[in-house]
Amino acid sequence: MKIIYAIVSSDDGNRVTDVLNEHHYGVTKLATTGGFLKKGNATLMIGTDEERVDEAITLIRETCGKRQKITCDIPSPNIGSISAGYVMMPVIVELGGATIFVTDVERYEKF
Ligand code: 2BA
Repeated sequence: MKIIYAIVSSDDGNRVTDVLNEHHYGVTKLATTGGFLKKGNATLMIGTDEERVDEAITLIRETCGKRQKITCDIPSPNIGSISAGYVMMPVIVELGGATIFVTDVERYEKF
């Protein structure tokens, strides 16, 4: 048996948990914080048979893989004393991604 630890963005945590549950994986979702950015993220603990590890990682990649989104909410700067107002400028931001560790489970019991 293996344990997969998958650290994903908080936004992706619920969606990927649902997808994994639909494929009959047991998942525990922990609310965690990245040590560098000190921002909330989600860590999924997934215990599964070795043969199912690759499928789980594929599902996580399909649901949480890095993707780009165009957003339009950066205001333009002031020009001299005249405010240029808020001009919607499209900006591409990167979302998602996952950091995954797979470890052996020495002993597994369920009561
Ligand atoms: P990622 O490398 O994609 O890491 C995303 C989150 O995954 C991390 O959040 C952390 O919670 C977890 N993580 C990544 N590698 C890990 C590991 N080896 N062991 C345990 N947990 C791990 P943050 O720590 O807040 O980092 C957010 C992003 O900041 C990272 O994205 C990376 O792009 C950057 N980063 C992290 N540490 C850095 C450093 N020392 N110098 C420069 N950039 C760093």
